[in-house]
Amino acid sequence: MKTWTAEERHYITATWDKLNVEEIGSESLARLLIVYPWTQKFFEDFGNLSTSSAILHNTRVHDHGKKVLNSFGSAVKNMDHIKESFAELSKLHCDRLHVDPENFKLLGSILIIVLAMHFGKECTPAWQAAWQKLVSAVAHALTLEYH
Ligand code: HNI
Repeated sequence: MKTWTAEERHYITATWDKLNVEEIGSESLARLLIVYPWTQKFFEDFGNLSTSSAILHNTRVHDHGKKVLNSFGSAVKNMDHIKESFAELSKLHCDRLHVDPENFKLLGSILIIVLAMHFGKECTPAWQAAWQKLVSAVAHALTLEYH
């Protein structure tokens, strides 16, 4: 289990409490699909992903990004039990969705970029380190049931 300093907890919860899950979640997933186009193969039934604009306006990308970030939020609310929170989702992404776990790291990096674009000056190196630790912990937890 990862341990968290009071400062890390502060950086994570202070930003989480201010962010709009729908906005940040949909933007993060859309940017993942734009910046790393090979990730689109997991979302073939999501309709038109042919251009950046189509991706940014795709309602299924929007809804799914919100769902993913909401689920990510269980890590924020339960920072001391991240592994347990994602066991079922890890099984699902492995057995049913066949998502290469490398993609969890990519999404985590994009999420930090999107947060930095929204929160600007608040995103100091210490803030970045705390969020990097969180997204790495989530990405790791999501791989634990892979076989
Ligand atoms: Ni992910 C479905 C959570 C990263 C591809 N994903 C889900 C669901 C949740 C979820 C919750 C809905 C499950 C259900 O219906 O029971 N995904 C998360 C989290 C992360 C993540 C918390 C990382 C932070 N998923 C990714 C990544 C990819 C991905 C990086 C691929 C690039 N996920 C999927 C796909 C589905 C999915 C594909 C099914 C979508 C659908 O509705 O058909």
